[in-house]
Amino acid sequence: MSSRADKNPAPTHRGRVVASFGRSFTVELADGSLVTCTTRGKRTDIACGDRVSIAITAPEQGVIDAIEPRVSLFYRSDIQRQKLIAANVTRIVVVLAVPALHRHLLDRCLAAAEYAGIPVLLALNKMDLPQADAALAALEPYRALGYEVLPLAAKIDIAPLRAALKGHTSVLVGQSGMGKSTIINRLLPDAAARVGDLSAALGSGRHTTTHARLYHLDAASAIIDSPGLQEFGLQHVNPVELAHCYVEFRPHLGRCKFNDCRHMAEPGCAIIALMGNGVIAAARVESYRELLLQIENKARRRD
Ligand SMILES: Nc1nc2c(ncn2[C@@H]2O[C@H](COP(=O)(O)OP(=O)(O)OP(=O)(O)O)[C@@H](O)[C@H]2O)c(=O)[nH]1
Ligand SMILES: [Mg+2]
Ligand SMILES: [Zn+2]
Repeated sequence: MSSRADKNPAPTHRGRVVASFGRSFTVELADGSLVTCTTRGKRTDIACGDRVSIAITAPEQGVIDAIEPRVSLFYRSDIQRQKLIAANVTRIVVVLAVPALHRHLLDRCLAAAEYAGIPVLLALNKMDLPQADAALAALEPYRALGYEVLPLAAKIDIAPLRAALKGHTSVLVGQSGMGKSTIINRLLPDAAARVGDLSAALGSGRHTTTHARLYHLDAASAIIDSPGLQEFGLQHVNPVELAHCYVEFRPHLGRCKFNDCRHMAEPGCAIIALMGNGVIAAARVESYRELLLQIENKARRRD
């Protein structure tokens, strides 16, 4: 039997992307060794967590030849381009922190997760701070929608989160400064992920995470740290799909008077009626509408 190696002099190896720098990627091979890889044709649609085949070109250097089919892909997209966040994750951990929740950003992360079909855990960090109870109460509507909420003080006790990560490849996402890298360091004391400690930075700038990196928790579990999000575009979602990304809308879609109802101000809209009854939260309808207008704007520009 002839193997591929007979035909191709450059040996092909399979590995996993454990760090993404945009144009350059660190690929981990089965034996744990790390290879710095570029891509062919300046391709950049590769994410941390991707399974790839690479050709070794020099010691510890290679080229990514192919990406294996993905179990999942979590990404955001603005008008110009897609920003891949992580591939092959089985769980998204949205990291929020006391005291303030950025609800629109949260709704966007949730919509993107629903679109990608990846289960979400909402970790509310810094529960050691005052106003913890108010922040937890603010998340109650999300728990009522079916999203699991985990109160956490990563600096004090990481055990509750560790249990939730078992058997998963997870990605930590959220605004800057919520404690994602702190979580990594508490889970893996050897990881030394750089944490934005304001007091230690002494005006020299915070240690904000600049690229995604995958860490192994055990043989069956891994976690990806990602840079803080400021915005979260969903230009890859079409208007009809968007309504389905809002879980509480789903059972009622199709009950509006008009088939092509946008749930803005149409007569006989089931979503508007449920908002009027308080069954669907007005804040969620608001964030849906804001996203819808953004998406439609882009579609119009393309015409
Ligand atoms: N009080 C309190 N502070 C925390 C906790 N976890 C993290 N912090 C602090 O929050 C700040 C930001 O933490 P990071 O882990 O760098 O935040 P990040 O989410 O990785 O931020 P980016 O990399 O910029 O996205 C640091 O000063 C941490 O010490 C916690 O449980 N309680
Ligand atoms: Mg960080
Ligand atoms: Zn409607």
